[in-house]
Amino acid sequence: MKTNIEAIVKHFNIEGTYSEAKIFGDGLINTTYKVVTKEDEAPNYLLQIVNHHIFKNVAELTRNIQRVTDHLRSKLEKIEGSDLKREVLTPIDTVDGKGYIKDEAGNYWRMFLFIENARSYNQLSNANQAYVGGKAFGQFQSRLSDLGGEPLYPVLPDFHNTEMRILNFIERVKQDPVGRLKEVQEEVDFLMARSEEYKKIVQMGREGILPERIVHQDTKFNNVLLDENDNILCVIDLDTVMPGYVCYDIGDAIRNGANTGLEDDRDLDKVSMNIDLFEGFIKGFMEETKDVLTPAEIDTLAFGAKLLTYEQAVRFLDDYIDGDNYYKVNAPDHNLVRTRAQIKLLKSMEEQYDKMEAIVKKYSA
Ligand code: ADP
Ligand code: GN1
Ligand code: MG
Repeated sequence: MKTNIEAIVKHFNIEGTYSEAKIFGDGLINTTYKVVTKEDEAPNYLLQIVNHHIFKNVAELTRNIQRVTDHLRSKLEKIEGSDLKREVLTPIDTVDGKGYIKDEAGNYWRMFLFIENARSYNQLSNANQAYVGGKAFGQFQSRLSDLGGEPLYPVLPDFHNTEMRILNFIERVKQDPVGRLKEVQEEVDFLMARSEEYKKIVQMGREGILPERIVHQDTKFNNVLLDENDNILCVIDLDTVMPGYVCYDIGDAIRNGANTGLEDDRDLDKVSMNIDLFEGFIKGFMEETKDVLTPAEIDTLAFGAKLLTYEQAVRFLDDYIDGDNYYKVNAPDHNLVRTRAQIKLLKSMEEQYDKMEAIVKKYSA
């Protein structure tokens, strides 16, 4: 059945008249369209189907995003020269005052103002971009550190709870639901050999050594929009913003951004961690967060890069063994290719770990 996008858009309070919608971006979770309006003076919009198989409580998710964007906007209002339409996401209400609609097929749709002349990159080309990425996520976190009221709703409970991820993974391996285990025993053994080490952060949280903060939790570099000169415009993709530990954000940013290859590179020779990009991320992130973080948190930043890479390998392999139910895939072995690339990246981080820790020390001094 072909969706009538124009009819969907009619439910939202947009300026101008619908002209066309084009599929947009390359996220792995939601489906995104750019909606173009006819009038030159009317803005364009971003329309998304929220993946409700993953995000089960769309109402609470929407409320989180509303609270977060309102708070960020109030911070920007105090900064002279801020562009409120481009430096924070603007969610669009429906005509009956809600943040989303549910269509007859059960899909949840939402809209944001389209941020024009912005770019997002899947891969970095220099250490300045890493610095900007670190700064963007650091700024995001420090601006949200005084969000008042009740805690944000845990949209995906245990999202980065590595302990839980490992338990689920062990169960998946036991079940081997589609018979793929025999192809991946080597990868399973590699990951299981490290399982104790990577439970550390959750354990430190439980023991009260690490505080929970509002963190983004999906800090891929393509979730930062940059202007034409690579200056920070806006952190996007706010679905996973919820309480968590600070090393998740810088860790995932490095996992994704400091890779010399692609997240799904078939050529493992291309995959490694570039230490200069690592340094760029840490420098930018520390500049924005140094005054808010505790010494114990700072101690976890380099570990966070390994942790998030480990966890991502577990998640991709888990989905492969499960028969590809979670991530969008472009080939039957896509999740396995992704797993192998993450394992290669983790090995490269393990080799450079002393240097990584020294860099964190340098910027926290
Ligand atoms: P996903 O969860 O699937 O990754 P995102 O919210 O990250 O979805 O959106 C997908 C892509 O769409 C982003 O990588 C970015 O390039 C683009 N995008 C998202 N929001 C906007 C916006 N408000 N304005 C312009 N482009 C956007
Ligand atoms: C997903 O939505 P997207 O493509 O930015 C995933 C992240 C993974 C990432 C791997 C909600 O991010 O956790 O790290 O893919 N998001 C969710 O590319 O699971
Ligand atoms: Mg995204």
